[in-house]
Amino acid sequence: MIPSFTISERSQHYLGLEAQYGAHNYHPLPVVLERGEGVFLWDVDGKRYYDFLSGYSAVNQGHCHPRIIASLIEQAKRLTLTSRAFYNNLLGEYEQFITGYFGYDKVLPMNTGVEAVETALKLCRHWAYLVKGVPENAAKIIVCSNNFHGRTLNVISFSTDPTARKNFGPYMAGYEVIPYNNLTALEQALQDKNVAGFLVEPIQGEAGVVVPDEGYLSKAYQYCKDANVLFIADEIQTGLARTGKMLACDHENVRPDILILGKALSGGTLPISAVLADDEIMLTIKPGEHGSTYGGNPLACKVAITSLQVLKDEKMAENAVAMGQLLRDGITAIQSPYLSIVRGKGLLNAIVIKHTDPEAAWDLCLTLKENGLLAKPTHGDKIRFAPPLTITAAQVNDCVAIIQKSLEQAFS
Ligand code: IF1
Repeated sequence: MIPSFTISERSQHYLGLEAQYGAHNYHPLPVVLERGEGVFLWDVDGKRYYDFLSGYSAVNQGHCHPRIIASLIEQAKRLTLTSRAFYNNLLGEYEQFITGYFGYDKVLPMNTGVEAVETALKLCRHWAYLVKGVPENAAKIIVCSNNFHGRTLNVISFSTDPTARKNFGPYMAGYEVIPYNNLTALEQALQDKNVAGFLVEPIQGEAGVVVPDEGYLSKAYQYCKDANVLFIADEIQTGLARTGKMLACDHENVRPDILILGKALSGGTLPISAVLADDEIMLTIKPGEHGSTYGGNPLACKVAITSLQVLKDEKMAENAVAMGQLLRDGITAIQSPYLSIVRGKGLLNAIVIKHTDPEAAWDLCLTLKENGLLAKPTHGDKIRFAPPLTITAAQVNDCVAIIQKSLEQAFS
């Protein structure tokens, strides 16, 4: 049973406004935040919390990172948007920076993650017809069950989550769903000569931080190479140092044919996403065939350069390895009968709750909140633990103590 807690009058005011005037497309934890700095968030009553969600890995660099905010403010005073009808003095520099950073010929800048996923899928289809020679409108793209790639009608067309799909039909054709982490299924699907691409999350985030077997990504990449199929990595959540390498694909030395980035590309300040590929793929799209009002805007370019620079300067991938191990070891040492699994890579982790009450994970999150740590369940019994990559050992140990105390309180 969770300890009884009250929602302050001030918080209740904000919850009421959202209930009255906002779409009800979320069910947030009942906490109203008004300030963030590093690994910490403060609510409207001044209570401090550890952020163990990091904006779903958009705040890898920590809330309001001073260098990122300084870039944002400096550029915001100069020029924020030109549209792509004209050139500007930052887009080319950003394109040179990010393609050099990840080792690709070119980048196509977008805004949200799903826009980048849609862009990658359009590039893959264009490549299929113009380079591979797949008959027009016959291209197929393989995806995995329990995927999460965004919420547009095309992307939910290949979701296997009924909540994401139901009553949004009719659905886009041209996708084949295979089980994740199953090379036999991939090998089978690749027999079809009209397959153009394989879209995969190196670790499935929304599914509850599902880490595939060692070798899955590298073998899947090789199978795609052998079948002349593009390996498309959605690193929107796993990328940018979150799993202990700059990209989750780096753990297996896989270089995706199309790399999709988002979220922490802006350090949590504004929507910035990107698709990287080499010329054979990227140059299949001609002027007028794809675009976006804000894609590649100078404000985003400036912020993205700083956000990427900070990851390297502050060795955030290395810290994610060390702090992730400390966190998993600390949670495992709790030996709670309600903790069935602790899993993850770097600082992308999740626990799976073992309890008869279907609301157990939610109740634990409410108790964690009372004890100063914010996390949220995903798919019922899993809770994602993904703090900013700037977290220190002392803070990890503090959070493990909060998790232990909360498990005892919530389920005693
Ligand atoms: C929500 C989930 C996480 C993503 C991957 C593309 C996108 C996402 C691997 C689309 C976005 C966000 C969306 C947000 C919650 C969060 C989420 F729970 F939805 F699934 F992180 F796991 N590829 N994930 O994780 O990027 O268009 O949102 O910028 O929709 O509730 P976006």
